[in-house]
Amino acid sequence: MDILSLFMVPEGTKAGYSFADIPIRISFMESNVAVYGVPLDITTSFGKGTSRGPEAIRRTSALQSETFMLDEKTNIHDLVDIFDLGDLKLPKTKSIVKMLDYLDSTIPRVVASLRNNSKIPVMLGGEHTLSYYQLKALAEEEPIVIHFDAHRDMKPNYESLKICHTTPFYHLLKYIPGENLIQIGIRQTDKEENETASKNGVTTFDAWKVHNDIDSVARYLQKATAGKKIYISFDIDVYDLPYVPCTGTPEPFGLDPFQVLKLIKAIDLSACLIGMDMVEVALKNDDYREGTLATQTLYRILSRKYARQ
Ligand SMILES: [Mn+2]
Repeated sequence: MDILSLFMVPEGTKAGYSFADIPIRISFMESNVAVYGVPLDITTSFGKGTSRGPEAIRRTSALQSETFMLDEKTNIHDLVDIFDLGDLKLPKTKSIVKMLDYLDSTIPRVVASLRNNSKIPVMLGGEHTLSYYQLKALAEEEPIVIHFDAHRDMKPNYESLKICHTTPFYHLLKYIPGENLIQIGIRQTDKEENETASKNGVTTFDAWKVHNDIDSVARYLQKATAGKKIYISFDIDVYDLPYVPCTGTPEPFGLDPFQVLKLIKAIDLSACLIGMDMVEVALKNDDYREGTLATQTLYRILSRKYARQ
């Protein structure tokens, strides 16, 4: 595989382990899910620490969490064949422009190669900026995009940057029709982002809607995804503030793990996952709460039938 040289093998990263580490490794060709990390933390404006997201996820998945899921009565490895490519090697530059140029030329190439080999790309962030590059590369497959987040991330630019952690979904509207975008758990947005969302026909279930009427959100999700290709962009800060002590921009009034689980399970089983990202996960002060929450969320998504088609 020509793309493998772009990555540092998982055992060589700070984590020292691969995602959902298993004693018997499968080969890249045998896998159907390809995990890769991008420890990017260059445009974040407030709290730092998301460059350690892949480390937090790999360490908790390898050392803390069982791969057996009690609620599913099954082991994640009996359902999906996961291969961990490792972390994308990033250029040693302080220039945001140079870094983003590198990502723009590299991530779409990685994604195209994975899709040509019938893999589901699962990106571990790193800041939300990264979703832009992966999702842009998957746009021609016309997925329904399910975006879990406290924030819309739909500003045209921010602090003179066009592509950064608060803007990916504004720029993705060039590639993904607004009618195919569903934002869930939103509780921070400005007036312009709100107008952009409604003008483009984006479906929004804000955090209050999820709290007050989760059943109707679940019904909508099932209908909207039946028989469709789907992409999931999961910002860990969709969870309520106490669950995410390390992420850069935590917000109150968030979702709890059971609510997220209900929505993950509401996605119709006839859907087909073509990619996902788990972003804005961070690690500070040896606090692995976020890492384990991200791991368990990934396991619950990847164990659904829509991740096996
Ligand atoms: Mn967010």
